[in-house]
Amino acid sequence: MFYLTTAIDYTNGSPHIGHAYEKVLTDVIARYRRLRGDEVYFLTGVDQHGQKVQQTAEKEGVSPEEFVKRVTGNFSSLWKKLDVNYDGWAETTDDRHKACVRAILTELKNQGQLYKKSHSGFYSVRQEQFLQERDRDENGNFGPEWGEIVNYEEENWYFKLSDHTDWLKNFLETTDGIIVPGFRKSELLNALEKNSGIDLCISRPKERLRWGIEFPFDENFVTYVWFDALINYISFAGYKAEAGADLPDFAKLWPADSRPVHVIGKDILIPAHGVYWFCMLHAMGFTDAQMPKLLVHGFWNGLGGDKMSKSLGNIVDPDELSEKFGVEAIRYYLVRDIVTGRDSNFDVERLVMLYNTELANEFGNLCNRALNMSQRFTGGVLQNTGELTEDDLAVQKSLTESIAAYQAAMDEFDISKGLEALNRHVVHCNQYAERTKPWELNKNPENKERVATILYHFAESVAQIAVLISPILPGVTAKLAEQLELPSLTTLTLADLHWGLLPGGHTIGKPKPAFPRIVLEEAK
Ligand code: ME8
Repeated sequence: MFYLTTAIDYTNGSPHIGHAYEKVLTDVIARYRRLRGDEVYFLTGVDQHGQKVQQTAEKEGVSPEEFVKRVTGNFSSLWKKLDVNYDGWAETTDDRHKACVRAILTELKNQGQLYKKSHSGFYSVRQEQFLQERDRDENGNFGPEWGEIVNYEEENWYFKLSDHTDWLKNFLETTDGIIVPGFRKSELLNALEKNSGIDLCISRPKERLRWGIEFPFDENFVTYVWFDALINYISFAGYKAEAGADLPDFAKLWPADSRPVHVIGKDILIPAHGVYWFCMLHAMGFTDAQMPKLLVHGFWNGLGGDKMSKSLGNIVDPDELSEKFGVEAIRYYLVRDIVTGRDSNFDVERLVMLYNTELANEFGNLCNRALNMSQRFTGGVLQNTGELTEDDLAVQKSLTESIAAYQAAMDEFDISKGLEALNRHVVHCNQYAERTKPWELNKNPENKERVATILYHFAESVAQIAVLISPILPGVTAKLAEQLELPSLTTLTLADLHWGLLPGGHTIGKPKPAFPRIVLEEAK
């Protein structure tokens, strides 16, 4: 069982391309793992509580309930449009989640992990937390990233985070591959040095924040939004669920010896996932072998290469883009033009260029060659009985090598490299077409068997690439399966891929362009 989650998005604004990237990336990984033959459970959802949501709802003059309902709908309908095919959907206002958060709070309190104390200090409204001395910049100020800062004196509930940081440091130092890419682990370990001895404030007084999960043993407080949100990974996996709650079986999804994978952005590793979440799980009794793996992706910068922000007006809207360019082009670009873990600049011209060259020209051309020429030269009937030349054997070798390179890259979550491996085979096939020229050979009826053999190599390559590209472009796989008259292509696993997938004598269907070219000016 492979249990995979994304961060849950704040419902205080519209989804942007960064949200879309994370969901598409995770969807690609989930689909790939299914292709490998794993059983997969993919959870995503929305983070609906907190001061920011309360404030935005107030500004719009609606209740937070009404506001989050509307914004949540914008996220879920976008995922549907982008073919993000999740198994579980997390909403933190769900009663089942609230019950789980409360049960955890009660248990931690009973274990002596929580205490109440008064604290006075600077509070960042934007980040919804008290600031510490370590949060000052080199000039001794709190930088603009904290937004509006107010001075509060408040009594709150605290979680004894400091009881767990020695364990965490040792766990991180001794566990390979727990954070991907590895350089993020060094950043986290550095940050931990600064964090020691600090406990986590996990409540907010109701007099200033109503929009949250009420404490089970102290009705004057709601739960800090991060403490609430992180728990979604276990509450929606069935942790402490009541009988009949219609949630997965937790022991099956998150058994004692398994590491789920949390896909998150680089801005929420420190401290939320890298410190709070590991320590929370440790306090709840999760073992080292059960600690989740964190796959930390980079950021898409907005048009022009600057960080996306409302004030710069460079926010990229995925809904608008998919209307203009189609879902296939967006999904392809989002995982093709970025190295997982690194940042990239969103660039519409590159989106169009990569789609047109790699899909419309190269792969589209190969599909057209396989289907169109087969119709014209052999009536669509495939035949693989001809003698093989060195060129043919080189095509078969190229496919085997591409699949191995694809699998190695995809196993490391490196989707861009996986696609490059597939593209290498497509280019090889197109060069093979240019060399063997079946359209010339076909002019002489004596070459009938030779032509059929070459066309078989095209068709077989298209069929196998259609399967391999399915995690990224599931819609294309379905279309090609239909054109090849082989519906089972959409349900194959990697283990089924061997030369000869298309049986000799099989008749393939008529071609329909799978990748219509994008003309940038028209799209603009
Ligand atoms: O952080 N490029 O929600 P969020 C790539 N609710 N990814 C980006 C991005 C960008 N430009 N901007 C944001 C939250 N992201 C919390 C999470 S999880 C228990 C709670 C990513 O809506 C960001 O890194 O601000 C995060 O992983 C996700 O989008 C949601 O961000």
